[in-house]
Amino acid sequence: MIPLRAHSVLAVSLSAADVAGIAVLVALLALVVLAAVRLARKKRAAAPPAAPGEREALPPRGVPAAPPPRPAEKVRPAEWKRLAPEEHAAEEARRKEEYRRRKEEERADKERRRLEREEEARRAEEERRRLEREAEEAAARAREEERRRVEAEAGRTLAAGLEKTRGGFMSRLNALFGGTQAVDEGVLAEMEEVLFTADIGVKTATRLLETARERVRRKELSDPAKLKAALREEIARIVSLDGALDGAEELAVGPARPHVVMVVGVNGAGKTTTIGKLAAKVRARGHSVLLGAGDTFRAAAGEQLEIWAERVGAPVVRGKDGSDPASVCFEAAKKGATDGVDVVICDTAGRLHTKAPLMEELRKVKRVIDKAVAGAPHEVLLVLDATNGQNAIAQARQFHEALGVTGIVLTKLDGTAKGGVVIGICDELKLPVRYVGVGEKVADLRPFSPREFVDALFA
Ligand SMILES: Nc1nc2c(ncn2[C@@H]2O[C@H](COP(=O)(O)OP(=O)(O)OP(=O)(O)O)[C@@H](O)[C@H]2O)c(=O)[nH]1
Ligand SMILES: [Mg+2]
Repeated sequence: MIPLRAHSVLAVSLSAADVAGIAVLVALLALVVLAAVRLARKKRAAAPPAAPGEREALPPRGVPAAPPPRPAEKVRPAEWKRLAPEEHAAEEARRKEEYRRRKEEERADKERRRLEREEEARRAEEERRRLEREAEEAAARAREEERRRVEAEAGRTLAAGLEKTRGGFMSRLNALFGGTQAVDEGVLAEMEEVLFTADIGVKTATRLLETARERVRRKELSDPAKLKAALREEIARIVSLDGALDGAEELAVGPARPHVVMVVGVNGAGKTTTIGKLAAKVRARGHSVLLGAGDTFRAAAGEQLEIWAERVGAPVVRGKDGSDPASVCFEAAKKGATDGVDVVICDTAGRLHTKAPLMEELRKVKRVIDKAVAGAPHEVLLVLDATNGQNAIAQARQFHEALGVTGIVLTKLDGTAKGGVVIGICDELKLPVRYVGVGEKVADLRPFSPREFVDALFA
Protein backbone atom coordinates (compact mmCIF):
# COMPACT_ATOMS: atom_id res chain seq x y z
CA MET A 1 0.00 0.00 0.00
CA ILE A 2 1.31 3.42 -1.00
CA PRO A 3 0.05 6.24 1.15
CA LEU A 4 -1.00 9.21 -0.92
CA ARG A 5 -1.05 12.50 0.69
CA ALA A 6 -3.11 15.23 -0.66
CA HIS A 7 -2.99 18.85 0.10
CA SER A 8 -6.67 18.76 0.12
CA VAL A 9 -8.88 17.35 2.73
CA LEU A 10 -9.36 14.28 0.60
CA ALA A 11 -6.63 11.76 1.05
CA VAL A 12 -6.72 8.49 -0.88
CA SER A 13 -4.36 5.64 -0.42
CA LEU A 14 -3.88 3.39 -3.63
CA SER A 15 -2.20 0.11 -3.80
CA ALA A 16 0.26 -0.77 -6.64
CA ALA A 17 -2.34 -3.06 -8.21
CA ASP A 18 -4.80 -0.15 -8.37
CA VAL A 19 -2.27 2.01 -10.21
CA ALA A 20 -1.57 -0.73 -12.78
CA GLY A 21 -5.29 -1.22 -13.38
CA ILE A 22 -5.82 2.48 -14.00
CA ALA A 23 -2.92 2.56 -16.48
CA VAL A 24 -4.37 -0.34 -18.45
CA LEU A 25 -7.76 1.38 -18.50
CA VAL A 26 -6.28 4.63 -19.82
CA ALA A 27 -4.39 2.72 -22.57
CA LEU A 28 -7.60 0.91 -23.61
CA LEU A 29 -9.45 4.21 -23.79
CA ALA A 30 -6.78 5.71 -26.04
CA LEU A 31 -6.99 2.69 -28.37
CA VAL A 32 -10.80 3.02 -28.62
CA VAL A 33 -10.50 6.75 -29.51
CA LEU A 34 -7.89 5.98 -32.20
CA ALA A 35 -10.03 3.26 -33.74
CA ALA A 36 -13.03 5.61 -33.84
CA VAL A 37 -10.98 8.29 -35.63
CA ARG A 38 -9.76 5.76 -38.23
CA LEU A 39 -13.27 4.51 -38.86
CA ALA A 40 -14.55 8.04 -39.40
CA ARG A 41 -11.77 8.76 -41.93
CA LYS A 42 -12.52 5.59 -43.89
CA LYS A 43 -16.20 6.48 -44.09
CA ARG A 44 -15.42 9.91 -45.50
CA ALA A 45 -13.09 8.49 -48.11
CA ALA A 46 -15.78 6.04 -49.33
CA ALA A 47 -18.52 8.72 -49.38
CA PRO A 48 -19.54 10.33 -52.89
CA PRO A 49 -17.86 13.65 -53.70
CA ALA A 50 -19.54 16.47 -51.97
CA ALA A 51 -21.56 19.01 -53.91
CA PRO A 52 -19.75 22.31 -54.45
CA GLY A 53 -21.71 24.00 -51.73
CA GLU A 54 -21.08 21.16 -49.30
CA ARG A 55 -17.34 21.23 -49.87
CA GLU A 56 -16.99 24.37 -47.76
CA ALA A 57 -19.19 22.94 -45.01
CA LEU A 58 -17.45 22.28 -41.75
CA PRO A 59 -16.33 18.71 -41.10
CA PRO A 60 -18.24 16.81 -38.52
CA ARG A 61 -17.04 17.18 -35.02
CA GLY A 62 -14.07 15.17 -34.08
CA VAL A 63 -13.10 14.62 -37.73
CA PRO A 64 -10.05 16.53 -38.94
CA ALA A 65 -10.78 19.15 -41.69
CA ALA A 66 -10.06 18.10 -45.32
CA PRO A 67 -6.81 19.45 -46.69
CA PRO A 68 -7.10 22.49 -49.10
CA PRO A 69 -7.38 21.53 -52.85
CA ARG A 70 -4.04 20.86 -54.44
CA PRO A 71 -2.83 22.88 -57.41
CA ALA A 72 -3.45 21.07 -60.73
CA GLU A 73 -0.07 19.55 -61.11
CA LYS A 74 0.59 15.98 -61.89
CA VAL A 75 1.15 13.73 -58.91
CA ARG A 76 4.15 11.53 -59.35
CA PRO A 77 3.72 7.81 -58.64
CA ALA A 78 5.94 8.03 -55.53
CA GLU A 79 3.76 10.80 -54.11
CA TRP A 80 0.54 8.99 -55.04
CA LYS A 81 0.96 6.43 -52.26
CA ARG A 82 1.39 9.12 -49.67
CA LEU A 83 -1.84 10.85 -50.55
CA ALA A 84 -4.78 10.71 -48.25
CA PRO A 85 -7.99 9.09 -49.69
CA GLU A 86 -9.69 12.44 -50.20
CA GLU A 87 -6.62 13.67 -52.01
CA HIS A 88 -6.79 10.52 -54.24
CA ALA A 89 -10.36 11.36 -55.14
CA ALA A 90 -9.51 14.96 -55.93
CA GLU A 91 -6.55 13.87 -58.01
CA GLU A 92 -8.72 11.30 -59.77
CA ALA A 93 -11.33 13.95 -60.61
CA ARG A 94 -8.66 16.37 -61.79
CA ARG A 95 -7.21 13.72 -64.09
CA LYS A 96 -10.62 12.86 -65.47
CA GLU A 97 -11.29 16.51 -66.15
CA GLU A 98 -7.95 16.96 -67.81
CA TYR A 99 -8.57 13.86 -69.99
CA ARG A 100 -11.98 15.15 -70.96
CA ARG A 101 -10.57 18.56 -71.83
CA ARG A 102 -7.75 17.05 -73.87
CA LYS A 103 -10.20 14.83 -75.80
CA GLU A 104 -12.42 17.82 -76.40
CA GLU A 105 -9.46 19.79 -77.76
CA GLU A 106 -8.44 16.88 -79.98
CA ARG A 107 -11.97 16.53 -81.34
CA ALA A 108 -12.20 20.27 -82.00
CA ASP A 109 -8.80 20.17 -83.69
CA LYS A 110 -9.84 17.22 -85.86
CA GLU A 111 -13.09 18.99 -86.81
CA ARG A 112 -11.17 22.17 -87.65
CA ARG A 113 -8.75 20.24 -89.88
CA ARG A 114 -11.65 18.43 -91.58
CA LEU A 115 -13.36 21.74 -92.32
CA GLU A 116 -10.08 23.16 -93.62
CA ARG A 117 -9.63 20.15 -95.91
CA GLU A 118 -13.20 20.47 -97.14
CA GLU A 119 -12.76 24.17 -97.81
CA GLU A 120 -9.52 23.49 -99.69
CA ALA A 121 -11.20 20.78 -101.84
CA ARG A 122 -14.13 23.11 -102.52
CA ARG A 123 -11.78 25.89 -103.63
CA ALA A 124 -9.79 23.47 -105.85
CA GLU A 125 -13.03 22.22 -107.45
CA GLU A 126 -14.22 25.77 -108.00
CA GLU A 127 -10.89 26.67 -109.60
CA ARG A 128 -11.00 23.56 -111.82
CA ARG A 129 -14.53 24.43 -112.92
CA ARG A 130 -13.53 28.03 -113.59
CA LEU A 131 -10.57 26.94 -115.75
CA GLU A 132 -12.77 24.41 -117.57
CA ARG A 133 -15.40 27.07 -118.19
CA GLU A 134 -12.79 29.52 -119.45
CA ALA A 135 -11.31 26.88 -121.77
CA GLU A 136 -14.78 26.04 -123.10
CA GLU A 137 -15.58 29.70 -123.63
CA ALA A 138 -12.26 30.26 -125.41
CA ALA A 139 -12.89 27.22 -127.65
CA ALA A 140 -16.42 28.44 -128.41
CA ARG A 141 -15.07 31.90 -129.24
CA ALA A 142 -12.41 30.38 -131.52
CA ARG A 143 -15.03 28.24 -133.25
CA GLU A 144 -17.33 31.21 -133.71
CA GLU A 145 -14.49 33.30 -135.14
CA GLU A 146 -13.54 30.50 -137.51
CA ARG A 147 -17.17 30.11 -138.54
CA ARG A 148 -17.45 33.85 -139.22
CA ARG A 149 -14.18 33.83 -141.13
CA VAL A 150 -15.32 30.89 -143.27
CA GLU A 151 -18.69 32.55 -143.80
CA ALA A 152 -17.16 35.91 -144.67
CA GLU A 153 -14.85 34.45 -147.28
CA ALA A 154 -16.20 35.78 -150.53
CA GLY A 155 -17.08 33.02 -152.88
CA ARG A 156 -17.06 32.98 -156.63
CA THR A 157 -19.97 34.43 -158.51
CA LEU A 158 -22.04 32.00 -160.52
CA ALA A 159 -20.73 33.71 -163.66
CA ALA A 160 -17.16 32.93 -162.57
CA GLY A 161 -18.20 29.38 -161.72
CA LEU A 162 -19.69 28.93 -165.15
CA GLU A 163 -16.68 30.32 -166.97
CA LYS A 164 -15.67 26.96 -168.44
CA THR A 165 -19.19 26.20 -169.58
CA ARG A 166 -19.39 29.62 -171.18
CA GLY A 167 -16.08 28.94 -172.84
CA GLY A 168 -17.44 25.60 -174.11
CA PHE A 169 -20.79 25.14 -175.82
CA MET A 170 -22.04 28.62 -174.98
CA SER A 171 -19.12 30.32 -176.77
CA ARG A 172 -19.94 28.27 -179.86
CA LEU A 173 -23.62 29.20 -179.61
CA ASN A 174 -22.74 32.86 -179.05
CA ALA A 175 -20.50 32.81 -182.10
CA LEU A 176 -23.41 31.36 -184.07
CA PHE A 177 -25.87 33.97 -182.80
CA GLY A 178 -23.37 36.77 -183.35
CA GLY A 179 -23.46 36.24 -187.11
CA THR A 180 -25.40 38.56 -189.34
CA GLN A 181 -27.00 35.98 -191.62
CA ALA A 182 -30.70 35.20 -191.34
CA VAL A 183 -31.77 32.15 -189.39
CA ASP A 184 -32.01 29.30 -191.86
CA GLU A 185 -31.72 25.50 -191.78
CA GLY A 186 -27.91 25.83 -191.79
CA VAL A 187 -27.98 27.89 -188.58
CA LEU A 188 -30.42 25.43 -187.00
CA ALA A 189 -28.26 22.46 -187.99
CA GLU A 190 -25.23 24.09 -186.42
CA MET A 191 -27.25 24.83 -183.28
CA GLU A 192 -28.33 21.19 -183.18
CA GLU A 193 -24.73 20.03 -183.33
CA VAL A 194 -23.67 22.34 -180.47
CA LEU A 195 -26.62 21.39 -178.28
CA PHE A 196 -26.08 17.66 -178.77
CA THR A 197 -22.51 17.93 -177.57
CA ALA A 198 -23.39 20.23 -174.67
CA ASP A 199 -24.19 17.60 -172.02
CA ILE A 200 -27.72 18.82 -171.65
CA GLY A 201 -29.01 15.43 -172.69
CA VAL A 202 -30.47 14.29 -176.01
CA LYS A 203 -34.10 14.68 -174.97
CA THR A 204 -33.67 18.25 -173.81
CA ALA A 205 -31.53 19.21 -176.78
CA THR A 206 -34.16 17.75 -179.15
CA ARG A 207 -36.96 19.61 -177.40
CA LEU A 208 -35.07 22.92 -177.51
CA LEU A 209 -34.39 22.44 -181.18
CA GLU A 210 -37.93 21.49 -182.09
CA THR A 211 -39.31 24.53 -180.33
CA ALA A 212 -36.83 26.79 -182.19
CA ARG A 213 -37.60 25.13 -185.55
CA GLU A 214 -41.30 25.54 -185.04
CA ARG A 215 -40.94 29.23 -184.30
CA VAL A 216 -38.59 29.74 -187.23
CA ARG A 217 -41.21 28.07 -189.41
CA ARG A 218 -43.80 30.47 -188.02
CA LYS A 219 -41.41 33.29 -189.00
CA GLU A 220 -41.17 34.41 -185.39
CA LEU A 221 -37.37 34.19 -185.30
CA SER A 222 -36.03 35.96 -188.29
CA ASP A 223 -32.53 36.84 -187.04
CA PRO A 224 -29.97 35.13 -184.79
CA ALA A 225 -30.44 37.62 -181.94
CA LYS A 226 -34.10 36.62 -181.77
CA LEU A 227 -33.14 32.95 -181.87
CA LYS A 228 -30.73 33.53 -179.00
CA ALA A 229 -33.40 35.32 -176.96
CA ALA A 230 -35.86 32.47 -177.64
CA LEU A 231 -33.35 29.87 -176.53
CA ARG A 232 -32.59 31.83 -173.42
CA GLU A 233 -36.27 32.14 -172.62
CA GLU A 234 -36.81 28.42 -173.12
CA ILE A 235 -33.85 27.47 -170.92
CA ALA A 236 -35.07 29.86 -168.20
CA ARG A 237 -38.49 28.22 -168.33
CA ILE A 238 -36.92 24.77 -167.99
CA VAL A 239 -34.54 25.54 -165.10
CA SER A 240 -37.20 27.44 -163.17
CA LEU A 241 -39.54 24.45 -163.57
CA ASP A 242 -42.06 26.88 -164.93
CA GLY A 243 -41.85 28.83 -161.72
CA ALA A 244 -40.26 32.01 -160.47
CA LEU A 245 -36.94 32.97 -161.98
CA ASP A 246 -35.57 34.58 -158.83
CA GLY A 247 -35.98 31.65 -156.46
CA ALA A 248 -32.46 31.76 -155.03
CA GLU A 249 -33.25 30.65 -151.54
CA GLU A 250 -31.21 29.00 -148.84
CA LEU A 251 -32.32 25.58 -147.62
CA ALA A 252 -35.87 25.89 -146.31
CA VAL A 253 -36.17 24.80 -142.69
CA GLY A 254 -39.73 23.66 -142.21
CA PRO A 255 -41.76 23.79 -139.00
CA ALA A 256 -40.94 20.21 -137.92
CA ARG A 257 -38.19 19.80 -135.34
CA PRO A 258 -35.73 18.48 -136.11
CA HIS A 259 -35.86 19.24 -139.81
CA VAL A 260 -33.99 16.22 -141.16
CA VAL A 261 -32.04 16.37 -144.40
CA MET A 262 -30.66 13.19 -145.92
CA VAL A 263 -27.83 13.75 -148.38
CA VAL A 264 -27.19 11.13 -151.06
CA GLY A 265 -25.02 10.75 -154.14
CA VAL A 266 -22.30 8.61 -155.66
CA ASN A 267 -18.86 8.62 -154.09
CA GLY A 268 -16.79 11.69 -154.72
CA ALA A 269 -19.80 13.76 -155.81
CA GLY A 270 -19.18 16.24 -153.01
CA LYS A 271 -21.71 15.11 -150.37
CA THR A 272 -19.58 15.59 -147.29
CA THR A 273 -18.20 18.92 -148.47
CA THR A 274 -21.69 20.09 -149.32
CA ILE A 275 -22.95 19.03 -145.88
CA GLY A 276 -20.18 21.07 -144.24
CA LYS A 277 -21.02 24.13 -146.31
CA LEU A 278 -24.76 23.68 -145.73
CA ALA A 279 -24.25 23.30 -141.99
CA ALA A 280 -22.24 26.54 -141.94
CA LYS A 281 -25.01 28.34 -143.80
CA VAL A 282 -27.78 26.96 -141.61
CA ARG A 283 -25.80 27.91 -138.48
CA ALA A 284 -25.21 31.39 -139.85
CA ARG A 285 -28.99 31.78 -140.07
CA GLY A 286 -29.20 31.05 -136.35
CA HIS A 287 -30.35 27.44 -136.46
CA SER A 288 -28.73 24.70 -134.43
CA VAL A 289 -27.35 21.82 -136.47
CA LEU A 290 -26.41 18.22 -135.80
CA LEU A 291 -24.56 16.06 -138.31
CA GLY A 292 -25.02 12.30 -138.73
CA ALA A 293 -21.97 10.48 -140.11
CA GLY A 294 -23.94 7.89 -142.07
CA ASP A 295 -21.08 7.10 -144.43
CA THR A 296 -19.61 4.22 -142.46
CA PHE A 297 -18.15 2.45 -145.51
CA ARG A 298 -15.25 4.82 -146.04
CA ALA A 299 -12.89 5.04 -143.06
CA ALA A 300 -11.98 8.72 -143.52
CA ALA A 301 -15.55 9.89 -144.15
CA GLY A 302 -16.40 10.27 -140.46
CA GLU A 303 -13.24 12.27 -139.77
CA GLN A 304 -13.89 14.51 -142.78
CA LEU A 305 -17.35 15.26 -141.40
CA GLU A 306 -15.95 15.85 -137.93
CA ILE A 307 -13.51 18.44 -139.28
CA TRP A 308 -16.42 20.31 -140.85
CA ALA A 309 -18.48 19.93 -137.68
CA GLU A 310 -15.62 21.40 -135.66
CA ARG A 311 -15.32 24.33 -138.06
CA VAL A 312 -19.03 24.97 -137.98
CA GLY A 313 -19.53 24.27 -134.27
CA ALA A 314 -22.02 21.44 -134.71
CA PRO A 315 -22.10 18.11 -132.86
CA VAL A 316 -21.68 14.86 -134.82
CA VAL A 317 -23.19 11.43 -134.24
CA ARG A 318 -20.68 8.85 -135.42
CA GLY A 319 -20.77 5.09 -135.48
CA LYS A 320 -17.83 2.75 -135.70
CA ASP A 321 -16.32 2.31 -139.17
CA GLY A 322 -18.27 -0.40 -140.92
CA SER A 323 -21.24 -0.15 -138.59
CA ASP A 324 -24.81 0.03 -139.87
CA PRO A 325 -25.35 3.43 -141.57
CA ALA A 326 -29.08 3.26 -140.87
CA SER A 327 -28.51 2.96 -137.14
CA VAL A 328 -26.12 5.95 -137.16
CA CYS A 329 -28.71 8.08 -138.99
CA PHE A 330 -31.41 6.80 -136.62
CA GLU A 331 -29.28 7.85 -133.63
CA ALA A 332 -28.60 11.25 -135.19
CA ALA A 333 -32.29 11.94 -135.86
CA LYS A 334 -33.25 10.70 -132.39
CA LYS A 335 -30.59 12.82 -130.71
CA GLY A 336 -31.70 15.79 -132.78
CA ALA A 337 -35.23 15.29 -131.45
CA THR A 338 -34.11 14.76 -127.84
CA ASP A 339 -31.76 17.75 -127.84
CA GLY A 340 -34.23 20.05 -129.58
CA VAL A 341 -31.91 20.60 -132.55
CA ASP A 342 -33.32 22.58 -135.50
CA VAL A 343 -31.66 20.80 -138.40
CA VAL A 344 -30.14 17.32 -138.64
CA ILE A 345 -28.10 16.59 -141.78
CA CYS A 346 -27.22 12.97 -142.46
CA ASP A 347 -24.30 12.00 -144.65
CA THR A 348 -24.53 8.68 -146.50
CA ALA A 349 -22.19 6.38 -148.34
CA GLY A 350 -21.75 6.82 -152.06
CA ARG A 351 -20.64 3.60 -153.57
CA LEU A 352 -21.50 3.23 -157.22
CA HIS A 353 -25.14 3.73 -157.99
CA THR A 354 -25.07 0.79 -160.40
CA LYS A 355 -24.73 -1.58 -157.45
CA ALA A 356 -28.23 -2.38 -156.33
CA PRO A 357 -27.28 -2.87 -152.66
CA LEU A 358 -26.42 0.83 -152.29
CA MET A 359 -29.94 1.85 -153.25
CA GLU A 360 -31.38 -0.77 -150.92
CA GLU A 361 -29.14 0.46 -148.14
CA LEU A 362 -30.22 4.05 -148.73
CA ARG A 363 -33.88 3.07 -148.81
CA LYS A 364 -33.38 1.38 -145.44
CA VAL A 365 -31.64 4.50 -144.06
CA LYS A 366 -34.59 6.60 -145.16
CA ARG A 367 -37.12 4.22 -143.57
CA VAL A 368 -35.20 4.10 -140.31
CA ILE A 369 -34.91 7.91 -140.11
CA ASP A 370 -38.70 8.00 -140.38
CA LYS A 371 -38.89 5.65 -137.41
CA ALA A 372 -36.72 7.99 -135.35
CA VAL A 373 -38.62 11.14 -136.33
CA ALA A 374 -42.02 10.61 -137.92
CA GLY A 375 -42.23 12.24 -141.33
CA ALA A 376 -38.45 12.55 -141.68
CA PRO A 377 -36.35 12.96 -143.75
CA HIS A 378 -38.03 16.19 -144.78
CA GLU A 379 -35.59 16.64 -147.60
CA VAL A 380 -33.55 14.18 -149.67
CA LEU A 381 -30.80 16.15 -151.35
CA LEU A 382 -29.02 14.48 -154.24
CA VAL A 383 -25.49 15.72 -154.79
CA LEU A 384 -24.35 15.43 -158.40
CA ASP A 385 -20.91 16.12 -159.79
CA ALA A 386 -21.35 18.38 -162.83
CA THR A 387 -18.15 17.02 -164.38
CA ASN A 388 -20.03 13.76 -164.94
CA GLY A 389 -22.16 15.50 -167.54
CA GLN A 390 -24.95 13.33 -168.87
CA ASN A 391 -24.00 10.56 -166.45
CA ALA A 392 -25.24 12.85 -163.71
CA ILE A 393 -28.67 12.84 -165.33
CA ALA A 394 -28.69 9.03 -165.35
CA GLN A 395 -27.66 8.99 -161.69
CA ALA A 396 -30.35 11.47 -160.80
CA ARG A 397 -32.98 9.27 -162.38
CA GLN A 398 -31.89 6.18 -160.41
CA PHE A 399 -31.65 8.00 -157.08
CA HIS A 400 -34.99 9.68 -157.63
CA GLU A 401 -36.70 6.39 -158.44
CA ALA A 402 -35.28 4.74 -155.35
CA LEU A 403 -35.59 7.52 -152.81
CA GLY A 404 -37.85 10.30 -154.03
CA VAL A 405 -35.27 13.05 -154.25
CA THR A 406 -36.58 16.49 -153.27
CA GLY A 407 -33.74 18.66 -154.53
CA ILE A 408 -30.44 18.64 -156.38
CA VAL A 409 -27.06 20.09 -155.47
CA LEU A 410 -24.84 20.31 -158.51
CA THR A 411 -21.19 20.54 -157.47
CA LYS A 412 -17.93 21.38 -159.23
CA LEU A 413 -19.50 23.61 -161.87
CA ASP A 414 -16.30 25.62 -161.62
CA GLY A 415 -14.22 22.71 -162.87
CA THR A 416 -16.21 21.73 -165.96
CA ALA A 417 -17.57 22.92 -169.28
CA LYS A 418 -20.55 20.65 -168.76
CA GLY A 419 -22.71 23.17 -166.89
CA GLY A 420 -25.46 22.55 -169.43
CA VAL A 421 -26.31 19.46 -167.42
CA VAL A 422 -28.41 21.68 -165.13
CA ILE A 423 -30.83 22.17 -168.01
CA GLY A 424 -31.08 18.44 -168.69
CA ILE A 425 -31.66 17.54 -165.02
CA CYS A 426 -34.42 20.09 -164.60
CA ASP A 427 -36.04 19.14 -167.87
CA GLU A 428 -35.92 15.38 -167.53
CA LEU A 429 -36.56 14.97 -163.85
CA LYS A 430 -38.50 18.10 -163.03
CA LEU A 431 -36.46 18.30 -159.87
CA PRO A 432 -35.43 21.68 -158.47
CA VAL A 433 -31.74 22.50 -158.34
CA ARG A 434 -31.34 23.92 -154.84
CA TYR A 435 -27.64 24.74 -154.87
CA VAL A 436 -24.72 24.81 -157.21
CA GLY A 437 -21.13 24.37 -156.08
CA VAL A 438 -18.60 26.66 -157.71
CA GLY A 439 -15.58 26.10 -155.44
CA GLU A 440 -14.35 24.86 -152.10
CA LYS A 441 -15.41 27.71 -149.80
CA VAL A 442 -18.69 27.87 -147.91
CA ALA A 443 -19.81 30.84 -149.97
CA ASP A 444 -19.07 28.82 -153.11
CA LEU A 445 -22.19 26.79 -152.44
CA ARG A 446 -24.69 29.13 -154.00
CA PRO A 447 -28.48 28.89 -153.83
CA PHE A 448 -29.57 28.32 -157.38
CA SER A 449 -31.25 31.21 -159.15
CA PRO A 450 -32.63 30.40 -162.63
CA ARG A 451 -32.25 34.02 -163.70
CA GLU A 452 -28.66 34.25 -162.45
CA PHE A 453 -27.88 30.97 -164.20
CA VAL A 454 -29.31 32.06 -167.53
CA ASP A 455 -27.69 35.51 -167.25
CA ALA A 456 -24.31 33.93 -166.51
CA LEU A 457 -24.69 31.46 -169.36
CA PHE A 458 -25.71 34.00 -171.99
CA ALA A 459 -23.49 36.86 -170.80
N1 LIG B 1 -13.92 22.62 -157.18
C1 LIG B 1 -14.87 22.10 -156.41
N2 LIG B 1 -14.61 21.04 -155.69
C2 LIG B 1 -15.60 20.51 -154.93
C3 LIG B 1 -16.89 21.07 -154.90
N3 LIG B 1 -17.65 20.30 -154.06
C4 LIG B 1 -16.85 19.33 -153.60
N4 LIG B 1 -15.62 19.44 -154.10
C5 LIG B 1 -14.46 18.57 -153.88
O1 LIG B 1 -14.81 17.26 -154.28
C6 LIG B 1 -14.08 16.30 -153.55
C7 LIG B 1 -14.99 15.20 -153.06
O2 LIG B 1 -15.90 15.74 -152.13
P1 LIG B 1 -16.52 14.91 -150.94
O3 LIG B 1 -17.35 15.88 -150.21
O4 LIG B 1 -15.51 14.15 -150.19
O5 LIG B 1 -17.39 13.90 -151.74
P2 LIG B 1 -18.33 12.75 -151.16
O6 LIG B 1 -19.51 12.69 -152.06
O7 LIG B 1 -18.57 12.94 -149.75
O8 LIG B 1 -17.42 11.47 -151.41
P3 LIG B 1 -17.51 10.05 -150.69
O9 LIG B 1 -17.48 10.33 -149.24
O10 LIG B 1 -16.31 9.35 -151.18
O11 LIG B 1 -18.75 9.39 -151.12
C8 LIG B 1 -13.41 17.07 -152.44
O12 LIG B 1 -12.05 17.27 -152.75
C9 LIG B 1 -14.12 18.40 -152.44
O13 LIG B 1 -13.31 19.44 -152.00
C10 LIG B 1 -17.14 22.21 -155.72
O14 LIG B 1 -18.24 22.75 -155.79
N5 LIG B 1 -16.10 22.69 -156.45
MG1 LIG C 1 -18.28 11.78 -148.16
